[in-house]
Amino acid sequence: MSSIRFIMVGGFLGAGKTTTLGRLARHYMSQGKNVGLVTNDQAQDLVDTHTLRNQGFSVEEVAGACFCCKFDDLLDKMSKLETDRQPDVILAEPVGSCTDLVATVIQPIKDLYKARFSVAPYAVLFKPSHGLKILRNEGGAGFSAKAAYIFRKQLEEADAILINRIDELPPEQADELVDLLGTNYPGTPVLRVSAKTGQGFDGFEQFLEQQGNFGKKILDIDYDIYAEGEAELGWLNSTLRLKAERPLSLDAFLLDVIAGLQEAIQQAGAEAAHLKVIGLWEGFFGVANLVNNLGKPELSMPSHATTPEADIIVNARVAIDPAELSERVSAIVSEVARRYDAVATSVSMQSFRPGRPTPTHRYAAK
Ligand SMILES: Nc1nc2c(ncn2[C@@H]2O[C@H](COP(=O)(O)OP(=O)(O)OP(=O)(O)O)[C@@H](O)[C@H]2O)c(=O)[nH]1
Ligand SMILES: [Mg+2]
Repeated sequence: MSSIRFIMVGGFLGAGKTTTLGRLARHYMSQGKNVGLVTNDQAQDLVDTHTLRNQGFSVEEVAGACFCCKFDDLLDKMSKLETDRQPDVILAEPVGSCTDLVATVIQPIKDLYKARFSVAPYAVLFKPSHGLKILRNEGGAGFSAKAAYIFRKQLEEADAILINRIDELPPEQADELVDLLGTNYPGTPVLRVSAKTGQGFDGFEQFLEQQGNFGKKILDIDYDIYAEGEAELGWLNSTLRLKAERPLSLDAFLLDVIAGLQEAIQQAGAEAAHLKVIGLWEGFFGVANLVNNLGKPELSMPSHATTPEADIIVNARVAIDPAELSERVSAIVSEVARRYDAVATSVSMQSFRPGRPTPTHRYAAK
């Protein structure tokens, strides 16, 4: 039996993991390979799972905690994909506030399941909007020193660092980043990519083909700082049903929700790590995002739908008290709905601070 290639791609919240995995899935499928994906979140109702399923991919999700703390669930979901799809490749997206994944996910798979899975080199996407400030040690990076600690640890365990969003990054900033990453993480290859346009993906895909001495950078990490950094983020997943008197533009509605949330978060003096909202109706789906306070709300997947009804899922990761986050999200969605002569009824809402990570396995040596 030939083994399944297991490719996990890390990176901070909003770095571009889901966009990257969608692009990789299309690449492997175009080569005639079967592909399965596994998404992951601290809560239920993941925008990412819907986003990837609606692109036609086979997706399983591990919800409720990160892969490292739900390692057996991850293996169950991979086994389900194995049975249902006989995949040649499994692509996995960890939670963007998670680190220490080499010791807690890659090493255990390599050790315990070596006959079933061949683990690809571990690449981590670099998010320029927050990362440049963090690497320059600038104050006002938007996050506390503890959240920046997680950001840096994610890069430290990478076999390769992918500077994402190269399509919009001024070349001098990209050069500065290559220098900063070279100084901070000597010996780690740095690639310039755009998950949006596909720029640099040939090199990335070749990198993923490599066999050998990868997935071995076990971190020296302080779990107290890691847990406190993660807990500074308010986490919210909520599902609503939207009903309007007249058909409305789903895409305009989604963008207005993101713009309203951006304003509310700025007013609260908080920092958004990633806001995402998906609208779903009868085979149509649209996604809008914001990955930092000063960014522009973006329609990453337009639905082009005009509809009087839709299911709306909001996922927000913001450095703010989760109770305040849920109040603000409810208020904004209701207010935007009113502007469209619509009513948004809450179906489910979870908001909390992520708990301390307690990995199922942790390999302290390679
Ligand atoms: N311009 C540009 N935008 C990108 C690129 N990659 C991703 N994005 C956008 O960045 C936003 C976040 O991308 P995602 O792929 O959802 O990021 P993620 O890392 O999966 O986010 P989380 O799952 O929340 O951690 C979306 O609006 C994407 O369209 C890129 O290369 N260039
Ligand atoms: Mg994602």
